[in-house]
Amino acid sequence: MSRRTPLAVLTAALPLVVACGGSETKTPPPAASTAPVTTAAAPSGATGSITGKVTYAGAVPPAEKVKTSADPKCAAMHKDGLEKQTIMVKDGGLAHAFVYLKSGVSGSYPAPATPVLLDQEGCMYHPHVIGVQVGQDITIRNSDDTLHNIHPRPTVNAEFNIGQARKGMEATRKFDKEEVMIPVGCDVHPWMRSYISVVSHPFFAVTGEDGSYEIKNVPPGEYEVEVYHEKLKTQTGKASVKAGEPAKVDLAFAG
Ligand SMILES: [Cu+2]
Repeated sequence: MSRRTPLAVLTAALPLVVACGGSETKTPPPAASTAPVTTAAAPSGATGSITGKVTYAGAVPPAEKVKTSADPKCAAMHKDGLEKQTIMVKDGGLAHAFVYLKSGVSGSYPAPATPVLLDQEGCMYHPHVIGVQVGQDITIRNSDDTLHNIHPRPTVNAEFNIGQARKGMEATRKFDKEEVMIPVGCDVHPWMRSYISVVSHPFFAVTGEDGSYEIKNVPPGEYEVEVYHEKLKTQTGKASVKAGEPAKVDLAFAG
């Protein structure tokens, strides 16, 4: 008996609730459902980012002393001597490492119209590691008052070699295939070395002095992240990216 009464009351009350709720709910739902859709469609909320630190736990070899005496102009720019350090570590973080999404990226990403600058200054390349997209222009500049030649040695892409005899000279080149860490050298100054990484999408970064990196605007998804360092080679990790959230992927070289 006691069970039937509430049921009967409920049944009787139900049409009222539905009728009442029906007219009430018509206004709120559109407002409630439009709001999240608008937020999700906004560019800032539709993608996430991948951040992390590349570390190296091994011994750091001492810097190599570079003989610049063969070119007095280079020697004059480095009166206290020039040193070459291929493994650069600060607070356990590894600099100059190229981090990119190796797999999981879908869709096509046209090359940006803005070129990436590779400068030759003080008889060194600046920056030491650059990343570009397939087909993106690389502006190669000589900021020194001496002869440099830029000579990348790719294995997949076409090799080229350009001489730049005077300060202020510029050339533009691009690579049409994916290839990570193409070594670049100068045949006049054997210590000069840089690396160009060519990727088919914009999801890459070069680690800073402390080994940290950030890859922005990544669409939600599952990715394989690879780091490539000129000496220590590769390590991989996995990233699960959600819209509006940073995914953290640390990559470690044991040494
Ligand atoms: Cu040179």
